[in-house]
Amino acid sequence: MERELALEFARVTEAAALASARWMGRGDKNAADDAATTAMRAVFDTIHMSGIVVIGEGEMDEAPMLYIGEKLGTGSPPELDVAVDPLEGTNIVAKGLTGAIAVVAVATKGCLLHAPDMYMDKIAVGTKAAGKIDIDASIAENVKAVAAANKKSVSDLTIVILDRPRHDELIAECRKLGARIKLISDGDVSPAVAAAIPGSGVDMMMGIGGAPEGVLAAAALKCLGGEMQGRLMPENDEDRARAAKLGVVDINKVLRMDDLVKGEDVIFAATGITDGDMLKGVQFTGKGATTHTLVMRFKTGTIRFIEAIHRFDKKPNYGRLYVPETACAAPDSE
Ligand code: VTB
Repeated sequence: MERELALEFARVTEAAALASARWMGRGDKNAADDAATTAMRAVFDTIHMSGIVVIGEGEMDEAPMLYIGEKLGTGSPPELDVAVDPLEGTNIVAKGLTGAIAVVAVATKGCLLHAPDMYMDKIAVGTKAAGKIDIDASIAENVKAVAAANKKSVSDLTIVILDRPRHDELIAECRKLGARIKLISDGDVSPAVAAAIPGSGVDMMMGIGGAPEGVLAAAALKCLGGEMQGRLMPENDEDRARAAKLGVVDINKVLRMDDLVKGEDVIFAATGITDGDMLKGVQFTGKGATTHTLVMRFKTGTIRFIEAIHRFDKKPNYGRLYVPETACAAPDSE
């Protein structure tokens, strides 16, 4: 992939974030998701590439856009696998909480795991603890290994866990060990990536969340030199059939970095929608908006945080197209 594509993918997540941020706190998660998806889809088609959605908004018959198998881009080379989550954290935006992002991961064709839409057990850590975790080991062993690698005591650690009854035991065990815990209502991609961002305050993300989200986070962790391990958690025969259809042979297999994201050519981009551990959310300034985006390429290891100022007088689509009807009259001066 040409390096210029990194900026193109940043534009894709910026557009999705700008669109869905209009829906913050409006209690309508589907509208927020539609806005993000529509905006993201529109920008993808301006990019010179031949992409195929491997992780998207659903199967072809359940999603009008960015469905699995959909072609993206102008159709010229390179041929790429595309994983998208135009709005990671629909409930977060609907309620105006923290940590929603718009996110994409792109790799050479055949390099991203075609993760079925089901649960995945995950552990994500940063660079120092990469190589030191083992999803088959006990919670205590993993927590202690991460503390040792990060040269901290367990009581200094911050572990992010989705606040769900299925994690009661995990939470109790981490508390018993003395670790600090940050329970989140939704959105486990952002804290998984944050574990590998110095200064984010996150040491580790653990627990069961979405498998597609696991692949997105793994792409970021690959660029950052962190690590994720996962295991699919089918709940019923339907899940098992869905996995088999996508070519998953051994559903119990531990998924390591090379299973989740292969190859040397990987680009990850995410833009904050609401404020989070690593990215600021969209702020509307009256005449435009500001966005905060993380964009990275594995090949060069460059990590860029891009603060962008968008002028709606020059880019009217960003300002108006995705605005909820009752949201805002245009400022007088426009
Ligand atoms: C998970 C998590 C996501 O939704 O998919 C979660 O990975 C759904 O879990 O980040 P529940 O079924 O327990 O609600 C997110 O939190 C947001 O899409």
